[in-house]
Amino acid sequence: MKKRERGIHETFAQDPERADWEVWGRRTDRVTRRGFVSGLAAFSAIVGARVPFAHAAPQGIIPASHSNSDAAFQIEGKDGLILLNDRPVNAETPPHLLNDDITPANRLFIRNYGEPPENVNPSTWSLTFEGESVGSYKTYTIANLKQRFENISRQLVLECGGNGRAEFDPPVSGNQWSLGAVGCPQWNGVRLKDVLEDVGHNQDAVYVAFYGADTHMSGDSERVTISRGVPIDKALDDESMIVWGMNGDDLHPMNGHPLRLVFGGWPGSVSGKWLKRVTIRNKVHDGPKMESPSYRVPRTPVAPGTTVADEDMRIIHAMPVKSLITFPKTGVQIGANDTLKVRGHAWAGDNSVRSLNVSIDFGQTWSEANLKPAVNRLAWQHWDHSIKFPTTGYYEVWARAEDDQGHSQPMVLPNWNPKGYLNNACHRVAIYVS
Ligand SMILES: Nc1nc2c(c(=O)[nH]1)N[C@H]1C(S)=C(S)[C@@H](COP(=O)(O)O)O[C@H]1N2
Ligand SMILES: [Mo]
Repeated sequence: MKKRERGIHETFAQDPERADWEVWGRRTDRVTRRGFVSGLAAFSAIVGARVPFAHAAPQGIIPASHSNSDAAFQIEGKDGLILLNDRPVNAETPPHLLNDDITPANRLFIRNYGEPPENVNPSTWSLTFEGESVGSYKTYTIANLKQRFENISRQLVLECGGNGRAEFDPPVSGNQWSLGAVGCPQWNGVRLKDVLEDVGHNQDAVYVAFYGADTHMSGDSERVTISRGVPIDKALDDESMIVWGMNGDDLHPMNGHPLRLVFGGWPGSVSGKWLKRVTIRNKVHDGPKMESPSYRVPRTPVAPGTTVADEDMRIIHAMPVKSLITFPKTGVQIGANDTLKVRGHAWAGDNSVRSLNVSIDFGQTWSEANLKPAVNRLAWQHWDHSIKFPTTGYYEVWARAEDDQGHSQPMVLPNWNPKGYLNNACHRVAIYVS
């Protein structure tokens, strides 16, 4: 990684939790995401074109033409990501750079709580299984894992629980992710289940958790950055993996090299990176970032800005149904007679996506896109749709997925919650027809 002369968060380094919000809160392009556009004339003036369906635009909506930012930064092996925080590194991918069916390593977001380990040697790396409910304590090298268990490759969606946080109002602290803390690479490794079978576990096992080799920003080597886990059922899922590779290559150093967990469809925070230890617990795991309000939401909906008591919060399990428009990039110009081919991906936590609909009139009418089945369970699904616009002017293409349980995406913002998780609002892109 190219070290910057001064971290953009130099001033806030004492309090990493607040840092990213303080800085982003001052950026006008982010503030605009939450501001208000009132009146049709204002809408037109902001987007710089006539808005044929302006009468149908939800009041106060921020034009999609103005809700993205693209500041550049450099990390070796990453390309086009937007930096939210450089100490620790947190970076997301703009939606149009997530167009590949299989997310390449250089386009996968980074969400770090601490500093990744340095001078990693994959041939001496070890992974230990322990905990009060473990059958027998066992340690494996990566070579052991490769030799002893069936090697599998699966495309699994990895999405940060806080993806979309930037849109919540009132704002909440934490990385101000917009849309790109998500990806679906093909992961190469073994089933966690197969290894759990080899170590064995007692009847009372309820949770499986991780510890990684990254170091806390405080510099205290004893202090754990994050140690989360999943209920044993999710750990025993056929698609829950211990991986050493991504798309046939070693993991990127920022994405957990040389070994990590991947739990497709769950908040990314359970997919432990730089994996050193797995603990089988006889109770809900109690590592850092398991406690409220981390990765928890209110049990029942609350009014925006409400303070919620710990006992009224529940741990997030699977992520909700969501989709992205990955082509075209927001803000493109097309000709009046052009047919626009739109495409993207859709995913739904532990479920699959049943349909994807597209609207060009702010949700008054919808038409069904072509939606492909997933290459394997818990991979995202690709969709595409051809659009002819009725007149010239400013349009927004909105995409809305529905899962096989009948849940669909909210059109604007879902329930506000104290940490800004689970924003699965429809993605929209701006199109100028002239
Ligand atoms: N050891 C360790 N594992 C971790 C994290 C971390 O900071 N340290 N971040 C978690 C979070 S919050 C997310 S969203 C994912 C991000 O994975 P990525 O950086 O490979 O995209 O890793 C998870 N695993
Ligand atoms: Mo995350």
